[in-house]
Amino acid sequence: MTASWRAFFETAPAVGRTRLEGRDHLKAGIIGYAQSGKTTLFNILTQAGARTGYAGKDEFNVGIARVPDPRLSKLSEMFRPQKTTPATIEYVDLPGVAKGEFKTASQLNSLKTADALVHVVRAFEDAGNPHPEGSIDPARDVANFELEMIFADLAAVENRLERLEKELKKSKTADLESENKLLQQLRSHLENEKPLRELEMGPEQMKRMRGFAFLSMKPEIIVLNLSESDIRSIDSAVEKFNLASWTARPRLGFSTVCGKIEAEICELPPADSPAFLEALGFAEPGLNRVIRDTYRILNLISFFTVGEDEVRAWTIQRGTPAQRAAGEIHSDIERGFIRAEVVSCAHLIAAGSMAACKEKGQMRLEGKEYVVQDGDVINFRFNI
Ligand SMILES: Nc1nc2c(ncn2[C@@H]2O[C@H](COP(=O)(O)OP(=O)(O)OP(=O)(O)O)[C@@H](O)[C@H]2O)c(=O)[nH]1
Ligand SMILES: [Mg+2]
Repeated sequence: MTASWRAFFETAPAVGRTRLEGRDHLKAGIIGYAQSGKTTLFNILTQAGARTGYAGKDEFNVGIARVPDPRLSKLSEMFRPQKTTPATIEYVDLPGVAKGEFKTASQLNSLKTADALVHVVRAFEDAGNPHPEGSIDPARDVANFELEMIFADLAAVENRLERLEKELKKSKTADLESENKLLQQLRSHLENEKPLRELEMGPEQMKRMRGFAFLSMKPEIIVLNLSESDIRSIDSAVEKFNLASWTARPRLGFSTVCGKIEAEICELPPADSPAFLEALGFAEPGLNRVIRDTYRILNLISFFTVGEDEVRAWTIQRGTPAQRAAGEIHSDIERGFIRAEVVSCAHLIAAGSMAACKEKGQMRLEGKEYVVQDGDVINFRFNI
């Protein structure tokens, strides 16, 4: 879908929610400097076929990626359901910005509802399309872009503080005062050039901050878009480009891709891609890696529901208790939760059937506090 982003996002809810609060998939915003390969990556992830190499300022793309999961395919082979439903991620591909432009870029609004940011950083050489800064330097671009997000948040904080000051003069309520205190704290953190995702906060503060949808508070996946010549050293690219010091930061992580090659793989007839991948020494297409890295950085896991009608993957935050996980499927199931029948998909796939798992004692009955594990196959018992 390509349209004027303004029209689209002005109708979108302004407050960033977590996906557990009513959306049926995760939403990630693809951002970065101009001509870094954002739309190329967007196409790889969503197969949407959006136009690349076009530096339009008013166009954005929205598409859905199916989360590849070999476990889901195996379960589907086993149950032969009418429908197999993978987990999905919605990607919004935004126009690139020039250095120094981000703070005032009107796209900022459109990122408010994103659960995560996918920041594409150019690490590929292309003489025909030179980098606007004159050289390829991912460490420089990462640092600059990070600062731009911090400054954008700082501007929003200062804006609100200014208005708060006036409001406080009129009426000194406890609520306004605690907002004032929190924002002062955020301001000094941001003035130290630190992103808000690195600030420890209590639940009350988190709640207050949510309405602002600060950019530097969102988890971030930095995707290095590599040259074809780096394809064989894809696992050491972070070190090669002097970004290792960034890897210890909370809620930020790296993924690597060679956009050009992956785009070529996407164009191949599906039957030809395994041989192409093998020739490159890859076990799977790059999009799998980027999506897996997204799950890792966002601390997400999948559980499955199985049956003759549908085999389906669901995404939850690691550490989610069974009753809340049930709410992912339907609020009625959460409300009427009785028990969860749980078997790990590894056991189920090895045993070949639910009945065989039961016989082996691999099927467990768990209560509402049970912490759902990655790969659990769950049948929720509920009563409404
Ligand atoms: N050599 C090489 N070229 C690439 C790679 N990825 C993208 N390109 C090229 O770089 C140009 C820009 O790619 P896009 O994907 O449109 O970049 P973008 O970041 O969406 O650009 P804007 O939206 O204009 O900011 C296109 O000509 C792509 O073919 C890559 O990995 N290697
Ligand atoms: Mg683009």
